Amino acid sequence: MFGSLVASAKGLESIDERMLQCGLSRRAFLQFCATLMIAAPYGLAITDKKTPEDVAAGLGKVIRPPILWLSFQDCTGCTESLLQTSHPDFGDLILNVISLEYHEVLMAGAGMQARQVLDEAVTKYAGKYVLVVEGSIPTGARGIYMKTGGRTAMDVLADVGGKAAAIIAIGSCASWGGIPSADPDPTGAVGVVDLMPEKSIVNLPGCPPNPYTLLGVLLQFAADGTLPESDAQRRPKFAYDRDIHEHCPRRAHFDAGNFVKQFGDEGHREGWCLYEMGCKGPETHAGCSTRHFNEIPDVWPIGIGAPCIGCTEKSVAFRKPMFEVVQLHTIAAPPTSFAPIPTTHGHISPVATALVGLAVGAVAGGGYVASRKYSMVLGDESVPGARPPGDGASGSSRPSGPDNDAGPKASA
Ligand code: FSX
Ligand code: SF4
Ligand code: F3S
Repeated sequence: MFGSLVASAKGLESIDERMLQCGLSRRAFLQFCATLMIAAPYGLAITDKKTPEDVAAGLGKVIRPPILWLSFQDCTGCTESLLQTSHPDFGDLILNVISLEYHEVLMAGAGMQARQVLDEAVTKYAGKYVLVVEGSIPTGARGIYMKTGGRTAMDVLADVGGKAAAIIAIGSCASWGGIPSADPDPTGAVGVVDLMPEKSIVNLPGCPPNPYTLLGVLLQFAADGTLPESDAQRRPKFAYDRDIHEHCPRRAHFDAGNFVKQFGDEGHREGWCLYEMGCKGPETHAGCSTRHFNEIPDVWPIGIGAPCIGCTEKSVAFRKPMFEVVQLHTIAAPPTSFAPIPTTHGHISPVATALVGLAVGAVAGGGYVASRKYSMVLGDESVPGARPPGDGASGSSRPSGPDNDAGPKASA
């Protein structure tokens, strides 16, 4: 067990011991555990408990995992999302739950002093630490586009990653290149898994990802030495098995045919569906629709009126034009039993809702029919955005037709 392995390493204490030492309040820790339970309601042994008190009791015994954090080509958004949790003392709390041995952005030291700290930590915890990588790694021109302490990012990763017990690639950049890898990709940016596919690596894509996903993975590894079950892209299922569109609070408006046509229009102000503004929710797997950021309700892209750009999908964000309308892979026509949607223009009857929904389906035309075929392929587990074998349908296209240009749908 990882916990017992590091327990023998001098200087590492349990989370409970650390709490006591730092005078951190039990109440804050319980709140942290409750948030973790909400962020990871299943699929993690550490949150598979009835109450936050049970989670706290289990977590308290866990030896604080030594973490080394490397930053490559990134915007530091992943670090920010970890620190900007809504509670003023949550950043502190998180940093006391884990044992952050090295983090260039947060540490006071610089230059050779920082390099010394890194080398010492790598030696002291060799084979026991978890490496968190933020940002993509430039591989063009033999990696010359980024150097720290006289070494290229490729060399630093090979050294520090090679001695890690496990690696967590946080953010889309570290997972598969992210923004730096967008066309024309001048630096040859890649993700960690491209350079060391044989290592135990968990990808946590998102720009940035939810910080509690990171904490959940780290703490499970510290508790029993295992990593959560992952999908084909090495994303933990507990956080990435949801389809944004299926769990979106604006889904009723999609089904009713209430679409924002322009930022700032009446539909936008009313919180209508952002599909026609290029929302990639229908082909994006992430937990943001139900697990918002910074513990503040509605703090996530769609919640603040911005279309999802598909930042957790390798084939979507920074690959597809932001405002291009996606193909629908799910059945869009609503059942007739949906409750009426209140609008400023009155009410939409369930029958009208169904008709409008069908009209929307018709507007999507060939793309929609193809997408229905896609979703009907038995056992087809391929990534949204990819095409099933033998499907010759064309790529994403903005639906055209008279209905697409109509204003907000009114009542029947
Ligand atoms: Fe930024 Fe992280 Fe995006 Fe990348 O997040 S939030 S550009 S995923 O590496 O800092
Ligand atoms: Fe939500 Fe986007 Fe789906 Fe509309 S298209 S329901 S905004 S995920
Ligand atoms: Fe990213 Fe879309 Fe969520 S842009 S943060 S996956 S809503």
